[in-house]
Amino acid sequence: MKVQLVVPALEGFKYTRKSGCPPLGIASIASYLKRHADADVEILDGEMIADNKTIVSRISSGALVGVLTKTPNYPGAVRIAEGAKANGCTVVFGGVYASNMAQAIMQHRHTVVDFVVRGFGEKPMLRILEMIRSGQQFPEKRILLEPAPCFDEMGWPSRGWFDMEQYIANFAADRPSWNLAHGTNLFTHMGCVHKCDFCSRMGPLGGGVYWREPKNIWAEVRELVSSYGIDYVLDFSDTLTQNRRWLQALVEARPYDLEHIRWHVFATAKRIPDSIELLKLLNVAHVFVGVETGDELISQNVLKGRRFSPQLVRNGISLLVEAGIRVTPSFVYGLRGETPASMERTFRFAQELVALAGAEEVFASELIPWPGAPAWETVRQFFGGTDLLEVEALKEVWLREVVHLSPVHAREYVNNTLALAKYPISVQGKEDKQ
Ligand code: B12
Ligand code: SF4
Repeated sequence: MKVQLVVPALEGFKYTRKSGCPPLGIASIASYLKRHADADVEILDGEMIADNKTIVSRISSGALVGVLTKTPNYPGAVRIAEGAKANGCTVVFGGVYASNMAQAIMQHRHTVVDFVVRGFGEKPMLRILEMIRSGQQFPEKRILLEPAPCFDEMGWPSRGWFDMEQYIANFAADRPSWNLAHGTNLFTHMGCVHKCDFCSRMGPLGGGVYWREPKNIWAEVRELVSSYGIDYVLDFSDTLTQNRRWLQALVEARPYDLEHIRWHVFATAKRIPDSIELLKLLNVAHVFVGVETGDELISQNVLKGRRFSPQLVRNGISLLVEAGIRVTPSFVYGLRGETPASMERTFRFAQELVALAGAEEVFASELIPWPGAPAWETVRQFFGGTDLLEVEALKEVWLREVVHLSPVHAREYVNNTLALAKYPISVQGKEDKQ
């Protein structure tokens, strides 16, 4: 029996990053199923397949179909589930959206979705595959929970599932002026000690952070070098500087022949002064920094720690610039307590930091109360238990009902901030409600 793991194509959005990154969570599940059940697995990635109609046409009759969900691609996930069910498949939803919206999904989609997995998908998918193979009846309880990851058990997710040449070419084409001919993504940890109002990152479900073994990470990097000639790794994990001791262990575990590998990482400004020497030793070339706001008072509402402030960010970015490290600053408009005056301060701060860092890439968005983020708890009452949430509606309800700001005004600031960059990144549904 075939297993098809699907990342729905993201339809109807502008400014989102694609960046030639193979989906590693899906690859991890595929590798686990191959190892423990010798499953016949195929990955269908919406980054590579133009639209969800084409994905549906490639679903095999009677397959076990696992779908990765995020809020923006959830409507696509539902279309794929409908197509797969019509083709006699067993359908499983997982990923960050399903983890946070499991009840609503089961309530509204039980005719096309057999299971929703909350948390990490490797073991639950194996359990479901074994149930199907042995002819066992599915249990009543269709929401499965797997709170802890098992990544080190497998070493790392195989890239053998992907046409890596194509991903690497897309990676280079995404940011042409950076000359990244041999770049790809990996992840070093999952979870974060902070809980910013807008962040819904996956981590161990009981809280805390899962750090991968440095020796496994370097073994993975070695394989990426020998198989695909990689010399630049993009670590999209949550924030590399949150654990100095682990970062030091990563640097110390690096084999001599991998010293040339350049890293592109996410970091909070707070820990940059403590970690700058380690970042240099690791050969970090680029850091994505959550600046969020230029307003002193509003910075306390981000929930990124008590010491978080524009001055702390300014210091951190200055240190990175002195070290010759490229920076992507990231800004959020419509934080709790935001006013027209504080948005103006954030915009001026963005101008200052873009000039300071010579930043080519900038992220800016209105606050989106993603399911799973603290902000979601404030607005969920406005959405009446539906499982279909539009990104633009999430922003609008947040801005009007919670922050009492005009969405049009906030969008102006977002767009003006994006206009500072050669490579703007945001999350905007195309049908603007302006
Ligand atoms: C890497 C990453 C990206 C990469 C994706 C690379 C790729 N091809 O996978 C890029 C940069 C392209 C990206 C883009 C976007 N991303 Co993103 N991304 C992440 C990030 C940082 C890590 C995800 C990851 O790879 N983790 C490591 C792997 C091993 O874990 P995983 O994917 O979660 O998979 C495990 C489980 O979730 C589960 N699982 C996953 N899929 C499935 C499927 C089944 C069937 C099952 C059973 C289980 C299961 O099992 C997996 C293995 O244990 C997360 C933050 C986070 N830490 O979760 C945000 C995150 C998922 N992204 C987010 C968003 C919003 C976006 C964008 C819209 C942002 C933008 N500005 O462009 C776009 C959307 C792109 C798209 N096409 O959908 C949000 C989603 C919010 C939400 N609640 O929906 C997150 C949570 C960050 C945030 N803002 O809070 N992203
Ligand atoms: S510091 Fe970054 S990863 Fe951590 S909660 Fe805040 S936005 Fe999320």
